[in-house]
Amino acid sequence: MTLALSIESIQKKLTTHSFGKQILLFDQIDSTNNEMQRQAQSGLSEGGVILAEAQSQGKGRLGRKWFSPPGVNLYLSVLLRPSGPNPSPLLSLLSAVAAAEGIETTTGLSPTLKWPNDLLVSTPSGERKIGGILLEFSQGTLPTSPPFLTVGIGINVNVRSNQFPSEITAGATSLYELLHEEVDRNLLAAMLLNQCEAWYTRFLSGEQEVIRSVWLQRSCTLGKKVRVVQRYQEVTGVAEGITSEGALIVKMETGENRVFSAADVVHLNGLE
Ligand code: BT5
Repeated sequence: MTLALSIESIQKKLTTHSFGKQILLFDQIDSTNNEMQRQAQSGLSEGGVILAEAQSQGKGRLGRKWFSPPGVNLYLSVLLRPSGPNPSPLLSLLSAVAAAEGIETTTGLSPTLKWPNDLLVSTPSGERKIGGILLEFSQGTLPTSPPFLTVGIGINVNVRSNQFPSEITAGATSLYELLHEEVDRNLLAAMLLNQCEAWYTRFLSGEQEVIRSVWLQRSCTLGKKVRVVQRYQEVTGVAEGITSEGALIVKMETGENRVFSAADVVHLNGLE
């Protein structure tokens, strides 16, 4: 039986100054990111967190759906208020690193990172997705509500693989399926927030290069043959690196390097 999420249990394990000091917990919400958009406008402070036991409209990038069954996983959004009009794409990589480290500290499992923001684990049947990150930048609508960034993190914790809808069964897994035991979601949420604040503080003090290199150490995209899919084009090449801003550098068959700041990536694993 999975323990319920509890603000008190999470906060007991926090070592942060601001992250997680304000947590709003819902039994069910449309999307923790949507709720953050509402709460941020009405004054939630940086590091504020929205958590839910279930999401009725959990979302991925580009309008995709995030499967969000009740009572078993983590659906969490953190509020950032970075300065300047355009938040750095490195914040997305930073969040993925923090989520992976949170999982590692809690369970000993080491997820790898697929550009731009998937958390994967390797299984005997190949790479499986265990979590994803969705960053959304919003311009405040009132003079009193400045722009803000919502960092949405979804992790498959105790969901059983036979609960997955058919369209994601082949590509997804959960911590429970890997460990064969239930994971304490409150501990995981706290560890993740601890890492998130630690890296965000380093980001603000100018340690972009460290964040880039920690992401690279966990990357399972670099060196792979990849298909890069954008709305109006698809190209194939080898993932060579990421820029200082976090964009993906791909070497084409022609030898030319191309840089992608937003796209979907398929790992081809030498199959094509
Ligand atoms: C993501 O999008 O991976 C970002 C997911 C972010 C979810 C969190 S939960 C808290 C916060 N509130 C929200 O409403 N969202 C955030 P993307 O890279 O577009 O991947 C979406 C694709 O992953 C889907 O099209 C499916 O193929 C697959 N997918 C959906 N649900 C999944 C799940 N639970 N586990 C693994 N894969 C899933």
